[in-house]
Amino acid sequence: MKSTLICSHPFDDQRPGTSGLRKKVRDFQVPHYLENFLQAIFDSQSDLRGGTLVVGGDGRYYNREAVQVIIRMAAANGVSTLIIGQGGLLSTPAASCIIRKYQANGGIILSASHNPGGPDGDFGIKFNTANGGPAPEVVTELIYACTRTVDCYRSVELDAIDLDVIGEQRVGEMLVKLIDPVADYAELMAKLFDFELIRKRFSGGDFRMLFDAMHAVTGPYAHQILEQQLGAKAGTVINGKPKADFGGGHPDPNLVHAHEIVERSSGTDGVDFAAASDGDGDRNMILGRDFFVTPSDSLAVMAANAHLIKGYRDGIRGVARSMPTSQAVDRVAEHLGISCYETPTGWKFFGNLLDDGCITLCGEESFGSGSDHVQEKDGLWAVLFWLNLLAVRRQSVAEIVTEHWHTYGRNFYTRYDYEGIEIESAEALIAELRKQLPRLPGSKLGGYEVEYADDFSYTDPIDGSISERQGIRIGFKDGSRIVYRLSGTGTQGATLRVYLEAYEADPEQHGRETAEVMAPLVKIATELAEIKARTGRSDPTVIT
Ligand code: VG1
Ligand code: CO
Repeated sequence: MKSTLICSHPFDDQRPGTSGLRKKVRDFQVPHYLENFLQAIFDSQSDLRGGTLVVGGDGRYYNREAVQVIIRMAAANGVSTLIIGQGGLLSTPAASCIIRKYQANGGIILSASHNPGGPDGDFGIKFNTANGGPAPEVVTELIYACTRTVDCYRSVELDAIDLDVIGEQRVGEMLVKLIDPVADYAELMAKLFDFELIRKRFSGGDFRMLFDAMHAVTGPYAHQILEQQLGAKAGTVINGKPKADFGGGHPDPNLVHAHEIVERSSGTDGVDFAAASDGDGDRNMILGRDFFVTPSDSLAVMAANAHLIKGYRDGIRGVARSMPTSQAVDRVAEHLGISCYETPTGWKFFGNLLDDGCITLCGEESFGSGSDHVQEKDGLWAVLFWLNLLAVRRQSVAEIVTEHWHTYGRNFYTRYDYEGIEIESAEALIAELRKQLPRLPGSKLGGYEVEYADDFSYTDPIDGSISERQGIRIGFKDGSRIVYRLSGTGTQGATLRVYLEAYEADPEQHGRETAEVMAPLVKIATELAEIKARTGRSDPTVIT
């Protein structure tokens, strides 16, 4: 099979963001755009020549076409074995699991996660390294550097491969293995959780659950694990068939976009437990009857209860959270006498801590949690963790969380997103805040006294790499915080995220409404950053 060199020209907008390169589908369809980025991966990752590469995506529009391009280019770039999920599908955590299990040299995940799909939607491409995790910044910067000079790429001529038939075939010298996307992942989950106990909980008849796959990749995983293996009744998984346009929806598991399970878990007839995952299966939302568990609380509850779960019976070594995530887990870590690390936003920053055994659990406020079982956040894993916990403690979700608050206090939490604002105004807003930082400590904002104000900088404790300008933090004497940062996953304009946290030790106050508790901080945050004047928005697009 002959490899040909095709001429192109470098694109200057291929720097990966928080989680890979995300653009409009239309941008990826520009001739040579996808190919150039792929060539930059092959050029910068020399291990792939003669090595094993894993490929799969979340099933969104352009997934199948992109897999075919990868097959042709992998063959031309000397990849020895290409492992592909059947149908071109692999959830992000399953891809991580497979890279690790088969000791691949890396993986390419086709996804724009929770961003909408379809011809007018978004597409994305992430590269994961041999540890199964998202490429760290040194690697993404190297890939980016290559994209600035790539002016030709290698490919072979080949008819499209049938992605739906499991089995092996040769493409020139390269072995292509089409595998069941679910099996290896399901096997790993069965090792971590007490499937027998969960099965009993479901067969008892007094426990009902719903899982919303949001027409995205977790459908096949949830059908197999929850309904087939754990015996949840048929219909437990809703929107379980991956669709190229996610049914026209936003595959983002929050109270706004996963509203169906919010409704079906409310009232006396509501189910006991409900959960949802995102486009690529790495996020999760956890609900009890009439009860929403914030992702920050979910992480803290998991850390406090890990010893009750089969795979974590021996305890956890340490925990980590992204900087904007609430400090609820810090309190648990302190109680357990283990380390708690604060990292910049994005899973790649947990990689070294996980690899080095510093931490067992980690999470982000953006509906992401995970452990050292893979190197990605893992939506279904979190759901199974909660299911296992509910089966062990035989309490409701609300009881477990309120007891947790009783012990540790409650970190009220909310996030305001202002989407699609002008890039210049967003950058000016952050720049202006940065200027104000030196004068803030010691001053009073509303009734709150500022303890510290900085632009978060992180030094990786393992490799010493430094990541600066990771978000503006304003911490108050009473433990409350305001954090501002700009999203690194959007494809249109800028998204300003404002994260707010308030700590309340008094159990009498734990039942208050989040919106009411946060109102004074919201006022301070919006005024300090002059959000209305600078962005023209009086209200956020989404509140989570
Ligand atoms: C967002 C979240 C971040 C998460 C990232 C990828 O990034 O805030 O916590 O790691 O998405 O998640 P940003 O830069 O837009 O705030 V996913 O599920 O898109 O792979
Ligand atoms: Co995701």
